[in-house]
Amino acid sequence: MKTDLKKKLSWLWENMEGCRILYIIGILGTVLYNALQLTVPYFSQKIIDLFLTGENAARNLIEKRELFYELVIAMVVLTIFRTTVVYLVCMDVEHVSQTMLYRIRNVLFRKIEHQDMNFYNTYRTGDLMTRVTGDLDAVRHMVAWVIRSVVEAFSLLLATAVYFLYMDWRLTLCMFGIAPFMLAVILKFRDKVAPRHRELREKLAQMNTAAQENISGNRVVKAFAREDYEIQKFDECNRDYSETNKKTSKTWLIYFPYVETFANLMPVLLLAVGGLFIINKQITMGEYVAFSSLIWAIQNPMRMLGNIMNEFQRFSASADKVMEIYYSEPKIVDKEDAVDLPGRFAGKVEFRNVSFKYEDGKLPVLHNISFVAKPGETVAIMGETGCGKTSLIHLIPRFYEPTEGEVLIDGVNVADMKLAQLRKNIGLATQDVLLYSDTIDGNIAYGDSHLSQKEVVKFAKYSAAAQFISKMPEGYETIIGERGVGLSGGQKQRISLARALAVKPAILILDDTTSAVDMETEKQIQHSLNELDFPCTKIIIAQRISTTKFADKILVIQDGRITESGTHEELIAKKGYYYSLVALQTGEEV
Ligand code: DGT
Ligand code: MG
Repeated sequence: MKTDLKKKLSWLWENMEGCRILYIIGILGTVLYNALQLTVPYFSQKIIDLFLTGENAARNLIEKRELFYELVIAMVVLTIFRTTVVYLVCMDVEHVSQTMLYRIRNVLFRKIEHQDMNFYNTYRTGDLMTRVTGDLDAVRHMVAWVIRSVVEAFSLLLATAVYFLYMDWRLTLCMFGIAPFMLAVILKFRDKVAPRHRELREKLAQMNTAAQENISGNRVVKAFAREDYEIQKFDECNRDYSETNKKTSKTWLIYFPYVETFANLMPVLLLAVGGLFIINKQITMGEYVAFSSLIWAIQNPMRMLGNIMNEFQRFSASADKVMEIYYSEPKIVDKEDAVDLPGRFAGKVEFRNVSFKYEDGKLPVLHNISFVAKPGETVAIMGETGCGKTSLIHLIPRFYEPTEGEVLIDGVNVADMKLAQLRKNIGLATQDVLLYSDTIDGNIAYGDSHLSQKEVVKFAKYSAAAQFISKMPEGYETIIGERGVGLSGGQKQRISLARALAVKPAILILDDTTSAVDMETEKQIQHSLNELDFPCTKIIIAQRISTTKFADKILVIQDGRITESGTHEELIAKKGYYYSLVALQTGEEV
C-alpha cells in the first residue's frame, strides 16, 4: 500500500491528538532558536562597525564604552537563552513523539489481535514484528527529528535571507542565486533514493523473519543438524541487507560532490563580490563580517538536505507498512444487526450444505457438508489426513466463513451472532497445541482468569493431567517455557484440553487432542468427558476407533465430503471406509 506524503503527515497529526499544542510549541521553539542564531552576527556587526573599523571607532570606544559592554552582555544572555530554548524544544518533541508512538503501537497491536485467520496466513511474524519495531521507530524519528530539521533548515534559511536583504539585497541575490541548482540536485536525489529505502525495508523484514523462524524452530534445526545451513541462510539475508544499506548510502555519494561544490561556492562568491562591494563602499566591514559569519546558515541546511531526504524516504517506506496494518480491518466481524445472545447456548450445531475454499487456495476443501449435532451429543469426525477435518471445525467459531451454505448454532447462523458471544460458548483444543510461557495454572485458567484453584484442579483431573502436574516440583505453579517447552506432547495436549474445558463451554471441539496420549489415559479422559458437570455438545476429531466408538454419530470425511455417517454399529454394518479402519486398527475382521 502506497499513500502519498500528505496522507502520511495527516495520519501523524491524527495520532498526535492531545499533544498537538506541545508539538506546535516545539516547532515554534525551533523557529525561535534558529532566528536567535542571527543575534550573534548582528551584535558582532554592531561591535565591529562601532568600535573596531568604523570612522569614529576610537572615539566611540572612549565615549560609548557602556554600549560596548551592553552589546557583549546581550550577546551572552541571548546565547544562554537560545541554548535553553534548544533544550526545552528537544524535551518537548521527544515527549510528543514517544506519546504518539505509544498510541500507535497499541493500535497496531489491537489491530493485529483482532485479525482473521487469513491475515495470519498472509503476514509472517517476522514482518509484523518489523512493523511494530523498526518501522515504528522510523515514524518516531520523523516526528522527533526529520520534521524539526526541515523547519530548522527553512527557518534558518529564511531568517538569513531576511537579514541579508536588510543589509544588502544585491549581495543577497548573488548568494541565493545558487538555490535553484541545489533544489534540482536534491529532487533528483529523492527520486533515486526512494526505491532504495523501500528495498531496504523489505530486506530488513526478510532478515527478521529468518531470525524469528529460526529461533522458534530451533528444535527442528537441531534435529536435522542444519545449523550451518541456517547460519549461511541468515548470512545471506544479513549480507543482502548490509549491501542494500551500502548502496543506499552510496546513492548520496553521487550527489554529494554537487551539493558540496555549490555550498563551497558561497564563501568564494562572498569573497569576490563582497570584496568589490567593500571597495565601492556599498557595504561596511561589519556587514561583510556578518555576511561571512552567516554563510554557514545557508551552507548547513544545504548539506543537511541529503540526510533529511534520506530520512524522509525511510519514513515514507516504513509509514506505508505501518499504515497498512493501522488501517487494516478484519473481514469477519459482528454484523450491524447481529443477534444478541448473552446467555449460554443449548449447543445444537448444524451444518447445512456447507462448502468451503481457502481464500488463498485453488480448490474447495469442503463440499456440501450437512449434519446435526443435538445438544449434549458427541459427534466424532474421522478421515485421512488432509481431508478437511480441521477446516470443518474452524467454521464453527467462525474463524473462516463458508463459501456456500451455513453453519448454525441453536438455529442461528453463526454469521449473525456476535463473535464474542459465539466464541465464549466454544471450548477449542487445537491440533497444534500452543501454550503460553506462564504457569500451568495460568495456562489452564487462560479463558477465565477468575477460575479458583479448586476448579483448575478439577479440570486438570477431567483431562487426566492432575497426576503428572502434582508430580512436578512446583505443581500448578510450574512455569512452562515458550510454546510449552518442558512438557511432553501428550502432557501439552492434556493441558490444552483442560484449558478448553475450563471455560465450561456449551460446545467442546477437540481436534486430535488425544492423539499423543496412551490408550489408558485416553480411556480415562473419555470417561470424564461423559461425566462433565455441565451440559456440552462435543465434536471430536480422532483417528482412533477407541475414541470414536462411543460417539452418538460418526462422520467419515473423504476429500472434503461426508461419505459415511452413523453410529459405530451402523457404520460397521455398512462395510465401508469405517469398517476397513476398524479392521485395520483391531487387526482382525469384525
Ligand atoms: P489432518 O489434521 O492432517 O488430519 O488433516 P485435516 O483433515 O485436518 O485437513 P485440513 O482441514 O487441515 O486441510 C484440508 C486441506 O486444506 C488440505 O489440503 C490443506 C488445506 N489447507 C489447510 N489449511 C489451509 C490454509 O490455511 N490455507 C490454504 N490455502 N489451504 C489450507
Ligand atoms: Mg487437522
